[in-house]
Amino acid sequence: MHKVLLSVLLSFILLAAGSTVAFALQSGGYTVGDLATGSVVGQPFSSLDVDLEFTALDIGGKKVWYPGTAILDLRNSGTMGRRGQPILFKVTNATKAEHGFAFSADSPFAGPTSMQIKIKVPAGGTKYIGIPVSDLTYVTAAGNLKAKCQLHAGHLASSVMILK
Ligand SMILES: [Cu+2]
Repeated sequence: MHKVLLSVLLSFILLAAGSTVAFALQSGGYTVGDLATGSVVGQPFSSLDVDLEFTALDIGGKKVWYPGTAILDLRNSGTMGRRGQPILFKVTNATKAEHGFAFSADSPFAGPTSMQIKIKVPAGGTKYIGIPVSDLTYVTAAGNLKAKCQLHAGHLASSVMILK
């Protein structure tokens, strides 16, 4: 068992050492923009489907990222499947104050280029976030990430379960 783990680990190290600069730059990258002008890895946001939608709400005086749980299904399904199509998030702030949207694949075991998304969304504003699919499939963290607000400690987070 340990030998298998070791060889997997070694092949990852070899892969990392042999990879090009372009690969390193691509990993951990994301883009933020609006639907009309934004793009990620050369694909316009307007040509992609929105995978997940998050909305900042005030519910009973509590700040929340809605929904509280979201599922991002990256399993190949149907003919041709997803084929590496980038992921698109739509993030809307339906409150009267600015909120943050932080979504990270960071963990004690993650590489230095692991995905680290941190943006601010103005009151009433909407932003689109494009994420290369490799950033979510190569992460070493568990498939359960949190979408948080980095501006307010009491702002309830959304749990994002990634099926891959
Ligand atoms: Cu907030």
